[in-house]
Amino acid sequence: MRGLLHRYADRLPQIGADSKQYAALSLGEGSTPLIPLLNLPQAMGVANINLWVKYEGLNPTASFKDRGMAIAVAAAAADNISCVICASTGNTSASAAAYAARAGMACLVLIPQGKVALGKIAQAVAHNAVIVQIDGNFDDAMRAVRVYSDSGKVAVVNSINPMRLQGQKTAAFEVIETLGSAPDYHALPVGNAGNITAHWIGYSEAASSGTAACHYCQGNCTTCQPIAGGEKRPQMLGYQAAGSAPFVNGNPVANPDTVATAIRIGNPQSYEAAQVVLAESNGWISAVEDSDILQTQRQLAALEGVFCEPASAASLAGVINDVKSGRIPAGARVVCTLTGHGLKEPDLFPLPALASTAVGDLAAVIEQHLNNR
Ligand code: AN7
Repeated sequence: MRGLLHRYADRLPQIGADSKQYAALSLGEGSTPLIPLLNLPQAMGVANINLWVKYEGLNPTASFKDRGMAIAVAAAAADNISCVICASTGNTSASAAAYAARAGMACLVLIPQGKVALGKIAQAVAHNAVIVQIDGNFDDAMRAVRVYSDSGKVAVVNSINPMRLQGQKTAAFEVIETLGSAPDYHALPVGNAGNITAHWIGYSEAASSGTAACHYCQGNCTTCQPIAGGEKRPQMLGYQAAGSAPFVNGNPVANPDTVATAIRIGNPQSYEAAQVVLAESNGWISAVEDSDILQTQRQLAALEGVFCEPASAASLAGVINDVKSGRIPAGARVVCTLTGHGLKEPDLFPLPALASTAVGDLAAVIEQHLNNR
């Protein structure tokens, strides 16, 4: 198994005296597929661009958070810290709980009451986290947790911890490795804006080093040659849910509301950093309606076999809007990050009413289906 500290030791901060020692805490994060879309672009009216999805739902705890958590928890272990804490809309808590369990640490998570997807809570419970449900939203929880960021006793593993962004920047390395160069646009859902910032760090490092050598092989395998990287960096695009869009409003949102609970965040922790990303990359952040988010999630699952959670679909939904409006030009190469897995929230896909069929009638059902196609 090769996690991020194995593959990218030379491009990540050194952890303790010997990063390799802490690489053992990996759960195999990263190396997620970059899937070219085959059917959805035509069906949703954007066949004039080249579209890939980076399926971060295939990380160990089924979200991109694992990239950052692997490094943040390893760094905490090297500092002899025995407890990690975080505020979370769900995925951070699931990831922190898993990596803390692996490292033999305690994990304390603060979650907003009633607004976290069931699967994410199940993960925190399974990994034995101490769960504190607060009568407030993510921003309230974050304010409470921030107090401990310099305590030295516990490690705050939200994305205000710089190790988180260091781990998450590796997704940009992988995109370059797979495509052979940076795409024209890279789109992500935005909550705290940690991930869009991390990707920009990754693309920028790859560009300034002039290469993005293949680190699956440490540069010495026979099938995988180092590839020329990026003089080029992508334009970074962020998408927020319309009811939770502080970047679009230009102000914090006091009561953020969206079906995409993962990005129900009104006071982004990386607000200033993201402004720099937008300015340097000539990018933008726009809003998408909940109805577009849900429709895109369903279409992606039904037409491509790729199941992501609602927040993740915001990147693709936003890109579709911007291609249709002409803001993203025809012929563009666009990567959308799908940040988390659809199985986190199975209640969005309840079993429809089914008529029971006698086993003997199966042939008739198949026949009818084939006729209907
Ligand atoms: C699926 O778990 O903030 O813009 O506490 O779970 O880096 O915040 C989750 C964020 C996008 C937004 N998609 O990323 C948390 C949390 C999914 C997410 C985001 C989150 P950032």
